[in-house]
Amino acid sequence: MMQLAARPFAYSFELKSTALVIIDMQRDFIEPGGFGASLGNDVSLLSAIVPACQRVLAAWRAAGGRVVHTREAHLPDLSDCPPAKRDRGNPALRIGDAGPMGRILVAGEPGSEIIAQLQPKPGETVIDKPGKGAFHATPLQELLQRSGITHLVFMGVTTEVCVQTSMREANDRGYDALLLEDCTESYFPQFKASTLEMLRAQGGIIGWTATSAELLSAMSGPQRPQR
Ligand code: TIU
Repeated sequence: MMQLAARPFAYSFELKSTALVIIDMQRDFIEPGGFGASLGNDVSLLSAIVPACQRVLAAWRAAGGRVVHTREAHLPDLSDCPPAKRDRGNPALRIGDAGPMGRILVAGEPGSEIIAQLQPKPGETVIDKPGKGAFHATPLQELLQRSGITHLVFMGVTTEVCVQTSMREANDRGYDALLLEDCTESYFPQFKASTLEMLRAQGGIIGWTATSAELLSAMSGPQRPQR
């Protein structure tokens, strides 16, 4: 059992029953010319978290922990993209339109690829999701249950959209979920701050938050004997 300093209180987990879930660290959100930019956002804010994400991913892999990567990506025929999503936001380029990194938010296009610094390794799970939440219309729940996963440590973008939605879905499905504060980012710094607050308010109503340093320190410290 590992225990880390977290907010609103300590978070305990066992590596074998915990998955590191990396939400949508893909070019469409982090690089210019993708979906994030098409919505009018300054995407340069997001890349600041990449080094911390890399440190956590490296430590998690070295410890032998399970890793799940998600990508927000639609089928090429957009049959999984409801008009309510495609028409939203009055963007310069809509989902499915051809942009500088291929068709916006479409699976298999360059923009849907996970950024080079966080490329999945063979054996790691990669889930394409059509919605904000990682559980909606994906095999994630079945996969985690089959693997005996009860705890989820989240990183990724954006904090108040796909990360928060996924954490709320996880909470409703009974997972103990923790979000790494310096491994998540929003196009709106105030939304990130508010999201961290609301997730852990009311005694951790949705889950916990901690820094990557707090997680890495718990992972490198002496392990407690398992009960
Ligand atoms: N627009 C925005 O902030 N986010 C998304 O559309 N998707 C994710 O957060 N991945």
